[in-house]
Amino acid sequence: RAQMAAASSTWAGTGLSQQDFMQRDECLVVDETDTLVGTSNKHDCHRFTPAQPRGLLHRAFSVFLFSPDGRLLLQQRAASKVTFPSVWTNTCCSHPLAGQQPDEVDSPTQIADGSVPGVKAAAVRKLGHELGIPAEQLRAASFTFLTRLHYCAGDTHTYGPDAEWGEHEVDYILFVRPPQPVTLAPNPDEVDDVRYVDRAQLAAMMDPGSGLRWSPWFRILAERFLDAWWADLDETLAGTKHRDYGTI
Ligand code: DMA
Ligand code: MN
Repeated sequence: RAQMAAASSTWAGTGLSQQDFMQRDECLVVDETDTLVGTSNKHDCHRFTPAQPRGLLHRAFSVFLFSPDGRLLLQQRAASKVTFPSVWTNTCCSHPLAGQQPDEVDSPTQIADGSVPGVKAAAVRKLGHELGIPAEQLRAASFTFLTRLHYCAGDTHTYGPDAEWGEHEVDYILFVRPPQPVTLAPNPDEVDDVRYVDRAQLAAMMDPGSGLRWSPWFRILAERFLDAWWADLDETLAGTKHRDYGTI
């Protein structure tokens, strides 16, 4: 374990631990209409305390990356993640941050027209950091922004009924299907496992009998929306179906 941590401490050239990211990542704090009201570090945003029992509502994204033949790439989060360790989930999740180059803060106009270049730039950054996918294989413009989900979930499985960590987010859903299979080099500080699945394989994995655990946001998306989005994958990616920038 110690050896692995040492070996991975410079992974992707960052040399940063989960604790470092908690302090350094400056998340975008928003209100229920997804209007930017300030910034706060990742630690404070995800801390559930009596004074802020639902943390701080902030902007996030969830990438669903598909293979050329339409299978979805899943990841199992690393056991060392502070929030929701070891659960299975969609390809990659994180937050657009303040102070990044290129800029990850989208304007109200860029949200209203659905272009969201800031969220897409953040997605390219984290697909590199978590999964080792080279940026050259991911054109930011090829991501399709579908809609936003507002949810809140304490990590009660890891931390008990009064969990001191959790998520409270406006989550931007991004779909992408790169034309060629992507190169994967998962970062062990972030990811324990990866797997491409078709719809039947995902259904089998999500069956309670599988014994696998899932992130709360992926559960919501899989139970309410994913089937329709995936069934119409060509149109979903083309933006001719299931796009809704107005509703959160
Ligand atoms: C946060 O994901 C975003 C969502 C949608 C849960 P994360 O905990 O994987 O973020 P990070 O990789 O930045 O720790
Ligand atoms: Mn978050």
